[in-house]
Amino acid sequence: MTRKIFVLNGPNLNLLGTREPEIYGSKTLESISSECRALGVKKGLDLEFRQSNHEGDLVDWIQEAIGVADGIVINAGAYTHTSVAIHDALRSFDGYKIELHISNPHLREPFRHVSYVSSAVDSIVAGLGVDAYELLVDILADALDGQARKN
Ligand code: CA2
Repeated sequence: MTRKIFVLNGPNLNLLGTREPEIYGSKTLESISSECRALGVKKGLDLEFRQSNHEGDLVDWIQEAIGVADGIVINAGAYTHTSVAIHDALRSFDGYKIELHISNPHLREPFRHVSYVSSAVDSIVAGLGVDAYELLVDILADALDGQARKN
């Protein structure tokens, strides 16, 4: 059985690999997506990567995931620290949810220390760099297997 996972990326993450490599690494979102999708195939996961600079798109995609996807990985970018709308949408999605950050926001400016996403997800990953996207493929596959065994 193949499981569907939405990997949702918020504002400015389309710039990955082009600027601020000391914080965000040198891989593009496109290359991260290709590598993760290939890994996912081996693990029975169908990963769908999306990116938008618009809050409403992220809300729409979370709603679209309801009844369609088994899990969501979300790097909401700066909306992490501001968006009640994304928080509310995530709470409506019953599948497995992971908040991902490339950097560790707690080591950065105080305005990044608050997350409206954290209290609406199952797990949080931060500060592991862009490799976190790939690491999560294995972790998600195991987490979803564990859920299936419980049900
Ligand atoms: O560490 C993360 O993944 C963040 O979600 C990234 C957001 C930031 O607002 C959060 O506090 C933490 C910013 C994404 C900006 O991405 C860029 C990538 C390359 C070059 C410039 C920006």
